[in-house]
Amino acid sequence: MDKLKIGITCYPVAGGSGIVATELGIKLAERGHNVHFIAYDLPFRLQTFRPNLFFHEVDTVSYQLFKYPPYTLTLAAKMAEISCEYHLDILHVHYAIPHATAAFLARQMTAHCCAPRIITTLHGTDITLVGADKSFYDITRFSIKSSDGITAVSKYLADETIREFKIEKHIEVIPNFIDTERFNPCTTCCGREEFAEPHEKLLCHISNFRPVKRAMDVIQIFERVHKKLPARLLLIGEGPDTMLVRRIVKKNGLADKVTFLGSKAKVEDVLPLVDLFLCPSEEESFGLAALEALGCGVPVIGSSGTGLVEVVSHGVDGYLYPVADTQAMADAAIALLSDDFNLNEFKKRATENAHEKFNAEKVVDHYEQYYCRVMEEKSEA
Ligand code: GMT
Repeated sequence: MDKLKIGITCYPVAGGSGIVATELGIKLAERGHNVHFIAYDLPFRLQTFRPNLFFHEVDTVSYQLFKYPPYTLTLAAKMAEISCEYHLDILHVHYAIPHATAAFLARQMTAHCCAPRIITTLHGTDITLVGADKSFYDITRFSIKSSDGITAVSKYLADETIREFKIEKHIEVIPNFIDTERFNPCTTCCGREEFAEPHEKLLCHISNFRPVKRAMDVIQIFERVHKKLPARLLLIGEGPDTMLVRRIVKKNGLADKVTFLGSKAKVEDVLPLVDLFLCPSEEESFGLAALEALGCGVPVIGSSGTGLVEVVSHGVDGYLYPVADTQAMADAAIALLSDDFNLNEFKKRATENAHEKFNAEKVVDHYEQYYCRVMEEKSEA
């Protein structure tokens, strides 16, 4: 295919949408496309120099008159400037609010030169939590509808978007992905002895510790497991519930069994050491952290009725139960961790399934094909 000039906007922090956008940008640049990240900070996983990859920082302007810096406007202005300067073909925005709105403004502003095509990738909370808030509803719907292409990271999320926002345009489902060279059971740079004794099982949870992740359920599940068999828990990530979790861990006498690792950019260094990943979220449009765990050979126990059903196969490489059913999740964890033969089978199938269904090459091919389709529609218009 022809090489494209693509602008990518995302939240540069340690969240799933920013990680997917960054990993996609890296892969596209490796394939020879010119990729321009436009964001208020260098994305979390984009710390090294790479050919064909550029970063353009969006300033946040403060002025006495402004109670809040008008970030959406500075972002739109930067998108327009970079689009004209580099003749971008596509502005690919991750997370609808406010990125799709800023892209809409940028396209209007650049109508005289390049007017890039806008592709909006929906990630989850932009639809299920934030976007459906009354004050955001109309502008989110307008911005999604105004995009030239819309993708969602799961069928679950595409269906939710259609139901919630009555979108008639086609939404292309393009799942999240992993680099199988990095997310596999064999590559780790640390030793298991750093986190657990040989006879102990190692459980893990990775998230931004927002209430939607139900980190307290993780502790409840772990406590039940720990009563039945020797085990330790690794917690990776930081967020509003971290303090509460620390307090409960101490109060329940688990402090020497739970390790808080904080935010880590390279979770793949640790995941291969883990026996079981816990993801009991209230809502999960996909569950990138769960996929990264599976890729590293770690079975997942999580919540059914969410996008996790498209990632984890119940009874094959993990178990899914209704949100808040910590008893069922703990029982399944105890049974799995008590049977080494079965645990190893789950581990093997976790890697096989994750690598087969969600490998980066296959998913990035899908994005490229979708870009071509959206570009063809432009030339026909
Ligand atoms: O999970 C979060 O709170 C972060 C959020 C984000 O936008 O960064 O994650 C969402 O996007 C991820 C990447 O597509 C998905 O894997 C997560 O499931 C989704 N989170 C939720 O739906 C709660």
